[in-house]
Amino acid sequence: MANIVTFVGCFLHLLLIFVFSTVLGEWNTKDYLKREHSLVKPYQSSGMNIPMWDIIGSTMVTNNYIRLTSDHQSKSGGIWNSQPVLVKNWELHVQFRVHGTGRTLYGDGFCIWYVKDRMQLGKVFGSRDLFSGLAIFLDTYSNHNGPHNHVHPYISAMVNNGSLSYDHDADGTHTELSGCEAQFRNKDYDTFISIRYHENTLKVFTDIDNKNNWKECFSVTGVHLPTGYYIGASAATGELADNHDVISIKLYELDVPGSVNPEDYKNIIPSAEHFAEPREHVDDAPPASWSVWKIMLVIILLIIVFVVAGIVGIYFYQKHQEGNRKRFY
Ligand SMILES: *[C@@H]1O[C@H](CO)[C@@H](O)[C@H](O)[C@H]1NC(C)=O
Ligand SMILES: [Ca+2]
Repeated sequence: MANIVTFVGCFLHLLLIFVFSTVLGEWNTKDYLKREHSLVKPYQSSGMNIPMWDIIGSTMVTNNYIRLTSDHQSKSGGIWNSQPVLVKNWELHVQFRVHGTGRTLYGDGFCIWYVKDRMQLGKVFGSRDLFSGLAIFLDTYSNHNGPHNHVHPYISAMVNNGSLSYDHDADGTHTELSGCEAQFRNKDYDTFISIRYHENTLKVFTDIDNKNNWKECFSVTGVHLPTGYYIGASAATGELADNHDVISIKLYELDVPGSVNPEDYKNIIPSAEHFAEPREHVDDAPPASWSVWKIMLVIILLIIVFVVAGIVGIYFYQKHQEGNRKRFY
């Protein structure tokens, strides 16, 4: 009898939680760590292999960190989860460190991926271009000094269906959904980034000031990503270098358990409804260049005024002279 009462009590309790969470559309109290998509110390359980993760390129595994590139030129490396993510709404926490001997010159940065194709070295922060899925770039080097320039290090997002190429020379500004400046390099403490993909909204937060709380970097709605893609991280150095270290990766499921069938979302083509306005970047241009234009404009206007005044003056002068001549004759 007592068992039945406990059972009924439990059932009602669960029903209540389910009804409330459905009504409120929230399940934040039950955020659930997915072990098969997480990378935590100790990395190697037996031998050299990390269960569920594969490394490529210059990546080196130590007891305390996964080093994607060392502080040397022309390196590319990556680490990839071998299990496709069958979770619709998730939050990914990556603990990382970017550090090196360069005081003013360092690069190029690293990228956190949720993409279709894994384990392919390439020219976009050490991984393939023309990717399908989501990229979060943590770009430490500004390749570009034009009007679209950002302060670096800079975090930005790109969603691709395989047709867009990442433009390194412009730091990806033409394909960026949103971004923020983030001084995460050469810190004595570990730095964190959170990528939250929930109800087609992508939110990125950072914890890079050793304050143990998340600060919003950006939020974009209308981001469509399928289930079944892979989590990874990659980095590259070129002329400039840095150590790019990943310490941990944790993926939390945000779905209400049993409410989402991942199969329903596997055929979505990655797309984004909102891109960063090019005008936003023009506003970033140094004010000096605007003053130069203003001065030029003022000079041109003054020249026009002088020319017009001159022409009018000559015209009246000639009229006056004619008048004099007429009177003279
Ligand atoms: C892929 O993305 C490009 C650029 O955003 C777009 O023009 C094209 O229609 C997309 N293709 C598909 C199949 O969605
Ligand atoms: Ca760059």
